[in-house]
Order: sequence, then structure tokens, then C-alpha cells
Amino acid sequence: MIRKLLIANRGEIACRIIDTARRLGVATVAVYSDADADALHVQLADEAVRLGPAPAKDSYLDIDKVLDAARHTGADAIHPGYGFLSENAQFCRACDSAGIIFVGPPAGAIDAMGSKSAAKRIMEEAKVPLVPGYHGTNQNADILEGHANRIGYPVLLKAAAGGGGKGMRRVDSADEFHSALEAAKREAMNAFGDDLMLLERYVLSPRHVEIQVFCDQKGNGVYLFERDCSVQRRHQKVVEEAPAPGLSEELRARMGEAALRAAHAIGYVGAGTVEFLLDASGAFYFMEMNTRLQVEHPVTEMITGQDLVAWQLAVAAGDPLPLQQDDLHILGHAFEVRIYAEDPDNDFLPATGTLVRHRPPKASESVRVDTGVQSGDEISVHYDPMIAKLICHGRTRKEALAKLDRALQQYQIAGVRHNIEFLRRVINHGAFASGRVTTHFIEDYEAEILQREQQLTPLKCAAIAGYLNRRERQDMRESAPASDPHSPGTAATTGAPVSPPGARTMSTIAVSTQRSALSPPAIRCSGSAMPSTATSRAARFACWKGDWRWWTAAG
Ligand code: MV4
Repeated sequence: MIRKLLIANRGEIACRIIDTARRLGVATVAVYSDADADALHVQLADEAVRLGPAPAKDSYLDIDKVLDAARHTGADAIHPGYGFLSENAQFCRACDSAGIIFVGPPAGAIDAMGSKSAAKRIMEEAKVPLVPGYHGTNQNADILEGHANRIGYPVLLKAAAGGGGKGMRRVDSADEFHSALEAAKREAMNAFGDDLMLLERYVLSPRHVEIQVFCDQKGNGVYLFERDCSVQRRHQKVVEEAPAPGLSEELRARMGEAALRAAHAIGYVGAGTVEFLLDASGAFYFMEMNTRLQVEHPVTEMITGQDLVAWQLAVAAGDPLPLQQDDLHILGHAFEVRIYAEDPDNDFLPATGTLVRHRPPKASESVRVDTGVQSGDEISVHYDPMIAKLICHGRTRKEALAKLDRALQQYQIAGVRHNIEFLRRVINHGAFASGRVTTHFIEDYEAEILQREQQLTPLKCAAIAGYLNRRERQDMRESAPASDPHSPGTAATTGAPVSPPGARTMSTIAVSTQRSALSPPAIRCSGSAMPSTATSRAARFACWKGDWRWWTAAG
């Protein structure tokens, strides 16, 4: 039994882990950097320990500081979340040495997946299907070219030390081979300090289908079905869903069993994900195994009704798996989208600044929002700019998709650029709606999906109005005499009365989308008072530009 859990992470995943720990009666310890002193995960935990300055290497990635925090608070286990130290075998060993449970696989399983070539040899042995290719140690350029000619073009050169798409190069013909090999090796050496290359036949228009597996310490394992994460942009996942559209029961079972062979082959324990490429003919090939809980695990939770963090804590404590394979069933369909502070109109440049307003749609049985930020928080340059994950469930794919679009329409964010309109264009695209998803989806439909947002949408109007109303109330409070909190007072900026003498309520500002080249959008006020001149001016300017960036500049 784990009594006190330290969460060596931040943001939404730290909050999500704390939620489950609390539900199970496990005490929680948050850790934080100076940038996160007021962060939600710190507020939610029972205790919190400062690690150091904002840069991750001085805080969330500092093994000694994290272990000191665990010792100091008497935590008996550490959950690493994803990213940071989650796939660091050295950290895993350091936990073992300190007598602290690492909520994750044994260090040896992390190491086994460190080199793609070594991993492939293990998978070959375990009869897990591989893309036809070469993953040997002989790196002589002519030998490698011989293998490329045998495999057939196009081939893909991959750095054995790479991952997540780094250090890959497509080669279309023999005469390009030598120059491509040299370039790929140079890139790999720079990025990973290791230029061992492997070769694979290039799979055309594949899908990314990954299997969630779970193993306990007794050697039992189950799979919790698949997630389709084909819709990606530069190897960043954009939408994830479960189950994969169009996957037959028979293929699902074969992929699940192959994934379990992969897990058993490396002595896996805990939550893991085996990534496969699935080609148009239904053949699937092992890509890599992620030895952590993944960002997109909530779609699996939605379709299975299971809490994967609860499973992780059970297995880490030495308990058997909560369910057996025959007890697991797929219920309906779920989608996840990642809501980012980034600018789709400017090459998805990460956005920073104050998240003036963050109001997600209301959570329900079928709408889940995993987030670690609140209105007023800073989105800084130090960490991943993900604002939230929005997860929607439906009885069918169509129903889940409709709920997702509805929830995206309701989502209000102000102060930083975000990708909500981009996500709506992705999920409403005909090819996506009909389940025709491949890893080339975004490139294939770039022209339609990346179109600039010019319209003042109802969503933006609601966000603008919400902000203006809050600002107006604040103006009123600040200008009210301290002795009478209910006095309507005057607007601080203009000195003009904001409501008639005696009125206890202020006006409510509404912003409408109606706009033409000559007339600014309508700003309507219910109630008897007008907003202050400054608020009104800011609103008109914001609406005119149709863009929060401009509002922020004006305000
Ligand atoms: C491939 C491939 C086609 N053929 N391997 C990219 C990241 C890494 N996990 C594997 N990747 C790919 N490997 C062969 N033999 C195409 C990709 C690929 C991809 C894979 C999954 C999700 C998105 C992708 C986007 C571009 C390329």
C-alpha cells in the first residue's frame, strides 16, 4: 500500500494524478519550480516542496532535488507523470536505491527501449511484426546501400538513438542513398551523439495505432485496446481517439496480443504503450514502446471505464491487475484534443503571456477537461504550452465528435493565442469525420485546415464579453468607497457613474458578431448603465480587430 505519493511533474498530469490519489486516500506531495509557486498542482496537493528555479534542469529534471523532496516529506512512492524523468532509467534506479517506489517499469525495461536497433532485435525474437528492413551493427555505407536495394525504395533511414520522428530521412532511389546516409548520420550525431542507423521500407500513408498494455509484478498482462493517433503535425499529436476507426475485432486482438508479447519480452511492469504503424492493407509493424503513462491515456479510460492511474498505483504496490482480459470491453467512442497556447497563423509558434481568461466547458459524464492552469496564470517559455486536454465520449464516433465540436465551441480562452479554431477545422473536415485518418492528414488538407481565422466568432464574442464584464466589475469594486461594498460608485478611469445612484447591479455587456467594414461590432448592455468609456473603447478595438492579441495590446 502506498501511503504518500510524490508527483514529480507539473501541470495537468500532476493535477490528474493528485485527483486519483486523493480518491484512493493516498496523501500527495507536489513539487514545483519558482515559476509554479502558485500553480494549480501545488494548490491541490496536501504538501508542496520547492525544487528550484524555473528552468526544468534546475527543478523538475533534477534527480537529487526530487529525491530529497521525497525523503524530506516521507513519501514512499514517486509518480513521474510523462516527460521530465518518466523514462529516465537512472532516476528509476536512484528511486530503488533510496527505497522509494518508482511508479513505472523496472529500469531494465526502459533501457531495452533506448536503442531502436536493440529493441528491434528483442521484438524479432518475440515474434512481434517489424517493417522489413535492416537493424544490424554493420554500418558500412555500401553494405547499407545493398540492404536498401534489397528492401526496395522508398526506404527510411532512422537513427537508432532517435525517437518521435527525429533523425529520420526518406530515400527514394539508389542514387540518393549515399548523400542521404551522410546527412542522416551527421544529424543523428549532432542530436544524439550516436549515428548508428537502421533501415526500413517506407510505409506509405500509414496510421499510428498504439496499444495500451498493463502488466503486474507477477508477470500477468492485459491490453486495454488501441488509440488511433494518426492526426499529428510535425510529430506532435493533435487528435487522439479510441477505438481506432474501422479496426476489426480480429485485428484488434492480434495487435493486442503482439503488444503483450512486446511487453513480456522486456519484463515490463505497469502502464506501457506499444506503437504500431498500420498500413492500408491491414498489416501492422512495431515502431517503439513508450514506458510511461501517455498524454492521451484519458481516451482509453473513457472507453473502458477504468482509472489507469489507480491501476498504476495498485501494480506499483505489488497488487495483481484489477481486471483480466475477459473483463475488459470497449464502451462507445472517445476523442481527445490538445488545447495549446500557440499561433496556428504563425507556424504554431508557442504563445506566452497571461491567460486572462480560461473557462472550459462544463465537465460531465461525457465531457472531461484535464488542465493545470486557471485564469490569471502565466503561460511561460519554460514548459510545454499545453493549456488543457479536452476529452469527449459518445455512444458512437459520430456522437462523440458532435460533443467534441460543441465543447470546443463553448471553450473560452483569452489573453493568449490558441489552437481551438484550428482543432475545429481538423475535426470537422470531411475526411476526418468519415474516419479516413492517416499520418499525412494535416499535410494533405493543409490548405483547408490552416486557413487564417478572420471572422469574429460567437466564441470570441463570448470571451470578449466575459472579460469586459469582469473588468467592469473590478472597476466598480475599486471605485467603491470601502465603507459601502454595494455602492455603484464611479468608474476609476473616467470618473463617470457606472450605474444610476441607488442601483446595486451593474450592466451586463454582450458583444455580437455583427460587423461590417464600416461599423464595429455591436456592444449591447442590459441594465440601465453603460460600461465605462475605457472598457467600451477597449471592447470596440478588440472586436474591430477580431483578435485577442489586439485586445491585450489595447488593454
Ligand atoms: C515510419 C513511417 C513510414 N515508414 N516508418 C515517425 C515517428 C516514429 N515514431 C516513426 N515514424 C514514422 N515511421 C516507416 N518504415 C512514417 C512515420 C511517420 C509517422 C509515424 C507515426 C505518426 C506520425 C508520423 C508522421 C510522419 C511519419
